[in-house]
Amino acid sequence: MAASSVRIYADFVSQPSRAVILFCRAARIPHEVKLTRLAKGANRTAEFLKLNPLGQVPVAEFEDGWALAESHAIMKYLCATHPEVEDSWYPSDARVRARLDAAMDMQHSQIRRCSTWTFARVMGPLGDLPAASPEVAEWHGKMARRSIKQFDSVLAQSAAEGPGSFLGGTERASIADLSIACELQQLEGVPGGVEFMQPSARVLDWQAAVKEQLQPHWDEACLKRAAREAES
Ligand SMILES: N[C@@H](CCC(=O)N[C@@H](CS)C(=O)NCC(=O)O)C(=O)O
Repeated sequence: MAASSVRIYADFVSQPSRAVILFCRAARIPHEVKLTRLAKGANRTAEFLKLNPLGQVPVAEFEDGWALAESHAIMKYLCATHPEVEDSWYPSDARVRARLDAAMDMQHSQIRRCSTWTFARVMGPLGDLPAASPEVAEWHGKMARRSIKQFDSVLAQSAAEGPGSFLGGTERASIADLSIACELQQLEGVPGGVEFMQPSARVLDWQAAVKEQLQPHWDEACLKRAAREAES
């Protein structure tokens, strides 16, 4: 690994992995990606479990061997250790930052339910989980829809607090916007998933704005690569 670089263990099918990689690319943080295919059990080897005992991606490993798991912790650490990264990615204003921290906590507790639904519908049986019954899948779908409604109200609060259309009322997408946009992107891979977002024009407009700021990385570096790898 080159000096001052970071190695990201990731799988492009994983939304927090995509968020960290997109962040490194958009914020121009020197990095390399170590593909860790979940479907092949690469996250269960003794070597990988030393990096993250949970056996999950993403993990960031630094040149001295120190490793950190959890996408939000990784992005915050990279902001803290790369002063050249634009402040807008994780603003130093205490109240804006607190709003973004709250949004990232909410992503884990609420919006992550969208991925739980995709697991109940399609992704679980592709891995090592049994297929969910239609009733169970429907229940997770209701929770996912509810989380999008909650997110709509968070965006409304953001709009009332600042001049911009991103979380915390900012004018540039931050690591919180990126994390949640990647989570919602997961819905696009499951029939009926995009419909979950349709009741909220605010969520759809916000997601389009986040994607636009992240281009060309959003399409080129992640979506196309994820599609190629899914076929291989
Ligand atoms: N809260 C973690 C979530 C990490 C996570 O759930 N990773 C999944 C892929 S999206 C994983 O590695 N799953 C494999 C497993 O649990 O065995 C983060 O934000 O990084």
